Amino acid sequence: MHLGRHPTGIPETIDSREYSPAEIWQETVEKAIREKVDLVVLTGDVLDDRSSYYEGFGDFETGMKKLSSKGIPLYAISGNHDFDLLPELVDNLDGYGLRQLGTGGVWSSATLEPDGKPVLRVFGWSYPRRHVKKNPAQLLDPVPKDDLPALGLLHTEPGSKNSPYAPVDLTDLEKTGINTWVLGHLHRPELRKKGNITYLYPGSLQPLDSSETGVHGPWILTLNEEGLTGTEQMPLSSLRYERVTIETDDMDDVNQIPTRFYEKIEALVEEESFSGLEIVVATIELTGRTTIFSEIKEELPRMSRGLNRNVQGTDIGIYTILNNTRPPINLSRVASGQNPAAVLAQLLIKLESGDEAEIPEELVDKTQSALTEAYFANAYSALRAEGSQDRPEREVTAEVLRRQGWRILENLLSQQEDFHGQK
Ligand SMILES: [Mn+2]
Repeated sequence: MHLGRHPTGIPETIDSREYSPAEIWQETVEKAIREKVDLVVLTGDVLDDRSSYYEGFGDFETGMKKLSSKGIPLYAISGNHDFDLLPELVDNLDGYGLRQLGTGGVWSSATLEPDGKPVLRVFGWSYPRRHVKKNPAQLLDPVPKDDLPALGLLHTEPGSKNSPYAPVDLTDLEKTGINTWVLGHLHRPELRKKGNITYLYPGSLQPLDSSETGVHGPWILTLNEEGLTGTEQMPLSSLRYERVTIETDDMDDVNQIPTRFYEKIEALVEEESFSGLEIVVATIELTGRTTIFSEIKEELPRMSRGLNRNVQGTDIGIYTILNNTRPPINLSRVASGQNPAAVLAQLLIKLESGDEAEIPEELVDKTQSALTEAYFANAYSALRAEGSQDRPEREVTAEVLRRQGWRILENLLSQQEDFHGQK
């Protein structure tokens, strides 16, 4: 959750503290109460460090007390950031139903009994220190199947054996006998199911930097005697980071870039199914080969200022503009050399002329037999039966050659341009 941290990349005119995770924590608490959940779990890095402890404590306490007044308990594990702070937080909020699992790096469990009747067993493991190279899943004795469903809480970096953040992989989780996992450490939400195992990285309540794109917010899990039956994200975050790609191939005026950008942003704001979104911070990537290549380069330093705006009540801010455009290809100029690109350009000129007689017979024959072979391959028999794939004709062959030719030429020239530092 990183209470006390502020998101980065927010336009200078806006106070980034307005978008701190604390605000979303309060909304999460309200939501949990409205939805009458039986338990709230936090999977580590609730706090960042000592300074965020002082800044975030008040907000955390307010939410905690509200949950407590409604009889909703809160189970937490520590992560690499708050390995030493969570125990302190638990001590300071003694009596409010906040419970740490796996303190000191020793697995522990708690049984949830909302109305005096046991319904769920929760297992958790907490960081004993900032860096842990050991695989914590291997420290847990396999959990025997009993009449209650089990939920595991772990703060872990997935799939990288040498990580100092308690790395585990799916097989390790499978061996524990616990089928449902809520994990911490990754800020981008991720839900995965494989076989009997479901694991969820709920992600940060509020995104904190431009890499944490997409919708953020708390999740509600539904479990019955059999196990997990539902997962739903509550899109409460007021801030959203997005990466917007703009193709410039067909542009002849640099002013078309803002227009294209706002078409895309409007579509994104409209698709948002709730009203909580207040600001979108975009990373724009300009791509393609374009005749306005030089104008874009010239305008770039001024461009982002003109793009900060408000769309249907949502502020739009620009984090950065990545210019990956390239100059257009002048076929006859490229064709005038002796290198592979020139030979290919000469062929493309012939292909583009549409005059079949100009294309070398041998090349067409070779291409056509390769295409025919692919067409009759067993893998595509279903498509053939459906009639959805035509047997390659001579015109189709020419078109395939043309398309592939451009693709290869594009690659050859990009390598040359990179080599000459023209990017
Ligand atoms: Mn972490």
